[in-house]
Amino acid sequence: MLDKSDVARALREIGHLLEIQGENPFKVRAYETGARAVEDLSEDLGALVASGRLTEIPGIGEALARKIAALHATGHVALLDRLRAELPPGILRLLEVPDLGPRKIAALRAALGVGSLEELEAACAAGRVRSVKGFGERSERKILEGIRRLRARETRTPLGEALEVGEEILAHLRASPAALRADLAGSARRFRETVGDLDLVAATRDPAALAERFLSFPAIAEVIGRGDTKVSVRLSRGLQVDLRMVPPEDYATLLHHLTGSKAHHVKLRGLARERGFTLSEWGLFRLPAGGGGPADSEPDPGDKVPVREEEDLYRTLGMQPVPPELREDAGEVEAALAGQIPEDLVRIEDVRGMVHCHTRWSDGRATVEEMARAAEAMGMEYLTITDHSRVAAYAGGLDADRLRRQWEEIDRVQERVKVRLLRGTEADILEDGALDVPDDVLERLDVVIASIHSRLTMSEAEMTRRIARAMRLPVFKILGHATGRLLGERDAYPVRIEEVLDAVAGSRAAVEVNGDPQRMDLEPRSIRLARQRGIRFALSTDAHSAAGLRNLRFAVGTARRGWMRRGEVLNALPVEEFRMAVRPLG
Ligand code: DGT
Ligand code: CA
Ligand code: CA
Ligand code: ZN
Repeated sequence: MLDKSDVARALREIGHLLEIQGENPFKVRAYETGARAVEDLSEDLGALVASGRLTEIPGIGEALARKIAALHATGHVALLDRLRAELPPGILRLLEVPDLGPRKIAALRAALGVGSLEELEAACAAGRVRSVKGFGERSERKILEGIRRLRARETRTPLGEALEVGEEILAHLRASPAALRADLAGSARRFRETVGDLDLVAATRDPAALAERFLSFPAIAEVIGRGDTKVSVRLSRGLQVDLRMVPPEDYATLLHHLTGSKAHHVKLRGLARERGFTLSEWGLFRLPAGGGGPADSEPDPGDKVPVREEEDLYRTLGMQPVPPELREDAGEVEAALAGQIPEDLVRIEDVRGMVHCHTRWSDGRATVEEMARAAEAMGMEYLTITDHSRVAAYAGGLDADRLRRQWEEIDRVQERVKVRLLRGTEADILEDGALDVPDDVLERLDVVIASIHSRLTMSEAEMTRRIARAMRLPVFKILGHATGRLLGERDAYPVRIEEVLDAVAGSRAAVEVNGDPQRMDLEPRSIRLARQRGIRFALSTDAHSAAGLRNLRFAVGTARRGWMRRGEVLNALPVEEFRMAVRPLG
């Protein structure tokens, strides 16, 4: 039995394999459409199959419905089995190489017989790719670089994916009576953009039973190691997960230890020693007066300081507690000693409005009403609808005419929902730094996000000038995904971010922290640079579906890593104050 996401994955695989075989684009597209339709189902897939109502879903015809039913029931469908047999097993991996689509793969396979990443790499290295029609030295170099980046990405997992599965495992553990407490630690708890592995900590009196529970998690592919209080596994998607178990009285110290970062701990341990303690994963111990015995001797358990919560540990050392997102040895230990860690770091509960949201009017997957209801269900006071502007034609960008029609729909939906809907646009910053919104439209908008989506290959000087010029326009705008990075796929475009931030600070502008887990843009270091300049922020979702609204947590986590305070966040304001603060004109 396959669930929705497995069925969708199988349909996509069929589409990709067909495309590599040169099947006609409409047929190929049908599988992608079908995959999305299945993913977006609000109803239970099993119920739809059982009642024969699959074909009522837009995008699913008779033939596709039969395949979905077969996949759901048996995990197999004849077409996919045949395609897998006809094509080399490594061929789909090639699709993960940036800029390498099915058509190019088909061409490379026909000309050179390459069917795997290794074969393609070898062909590039031998200079054979440049001789294939449609390729050249430049594309050969780009492919090699893409393979390198793909490998690098695979050694670390994006936070979005890691948190999702991490929280599933936590729920699985917490359902066991043997789990008294359980949390994620490590880089995931610190909200790093990518994680090397997942670290889980649990308090239990029965580690054997909890280890069994852990090992019954369905997605585990391999057990890497197993001891009395520690289990390490690899999930089928490649991610390693370590579980450490301790009795409840040691929980907080172990959680703290495994949260890291290593650099934060090194600093903290030095400080502990100065203050007459030793700190290790076993706990916090008071050293006997006068310096005590040799440094490497076991601490006397009698001198153990009770630590119920992580906060106790910091307080015992005479400092403010440091939130996990700040533990990077980036000045937080010194600040905590001086009492200068802000007490009002922004929290997810502080956010009152969803900013930067797309709908079906451009490249989103939900209607205005679906987005509104989802935002309302999350307790939001307002939602800004910011579909793409006209030049972003590839993303269904709206011209002034369609924008007006969208406003009519917004008005209609507004009558049915409580969440306040604000009219916006994500305006492209054009090559010369102008915004892709006509003036007569501007005066009727509540909010403008200004972003770069095209012509990314300018020089650093040109790109800096382009964005700075846009920021200096008299229109108030929120700079969207300021560096353009797509984690694991595309580096930030070359830009002198400090100059851009100077322009923002000196103009009617603000910056977003984009919560799309692939972006998390600005990054924390630049957030701190922006904060030094007094810039204000929108913590945005860049949601292209109702589920995308959950991106908010990544924006908040990234903001906290940049030490952002509630008062610096525009969408922590009540709706009318927010509107006044971001009003494009006047
Ligand atoms: P990652 O997994 O590479 O994304 O980064 P982390 O921070 O999760 O690192 P990981 O998984 O190697 O270890 C988790 C935490 O355990 C780390 O943040 C601090 C602690 N830790 C691990 N190894 C050591 C060590 O050798 N010394 C100290 N002091 N702490 C360590
Ligand atoms: Ca880790
Ligand atoms: Ca680890
Ligand atoms: Zn965008």
